Amino acid sequence: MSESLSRRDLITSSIPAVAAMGLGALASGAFGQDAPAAGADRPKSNVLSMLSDLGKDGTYTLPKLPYAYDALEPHIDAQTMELHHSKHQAGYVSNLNKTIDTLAKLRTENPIDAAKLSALSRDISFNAGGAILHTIFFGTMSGGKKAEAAETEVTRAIAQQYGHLDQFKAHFSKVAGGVKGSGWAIACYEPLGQKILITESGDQDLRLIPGSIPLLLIDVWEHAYYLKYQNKRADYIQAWWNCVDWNEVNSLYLHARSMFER
Ligand code: MN3
Repeated sequence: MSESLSRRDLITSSIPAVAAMGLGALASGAFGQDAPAAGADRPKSNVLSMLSDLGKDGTYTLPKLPYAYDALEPHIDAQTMELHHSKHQAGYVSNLNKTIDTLAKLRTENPIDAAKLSALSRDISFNAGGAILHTIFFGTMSGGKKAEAAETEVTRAIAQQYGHLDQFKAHFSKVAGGVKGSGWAIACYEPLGQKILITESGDQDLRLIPGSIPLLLIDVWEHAYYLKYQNKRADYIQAWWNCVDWNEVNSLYLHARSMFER
């Protein structure tokens, strides 16, 4: 990122505002293809289109996959992909809309039931997390392409920070393998320090660094791999790398950087 990004401005303006931008920007469709981007000749991005579709028209809608359910075979099987997208992710999207409606009704009650409000607030986090993380997960994979894609800005940034892309991949795989129970490994762009950081989340309640933008993530809930890999999560993680489309990861990276450039 160029020095024209005023880190001082970011820091002195409003940290909470910056923090709120991360996933809020994704969900509001600010990640759409028309948003300002680094470089006028930015190629079409599946993941940015899907994120834009998720939040289009103010209601959350399940984004279509840009490839067939069997496109990731043999690494991820068609049945898993179909169930994962059309049932699991669809459920999170639908429940996100329902939770928002239920909260609106709850606000009309007097007094508001605090226990219900608390439970629904957790539901918002859970379902929005599911809707958004799955969109990035599906959108950063593709069939018929090699994982060893041409070098991109994001792979260069990773190599610079981690020494080598392979070291990043080993670190990321280890985090994914170590998630206890259900959850995600997430590599995100943190704009203040301009770093790519790897975190893990339990379930899909985000333990995301405030203001950071997820770039690459893997779902290690059993529904993501159990039909084909059963208890062999490490084999699934290794196979998943073959599906990662670095050009899509790069489009998120460029977009995340551009959001904080002046
Ligand atoms: Mn899942």
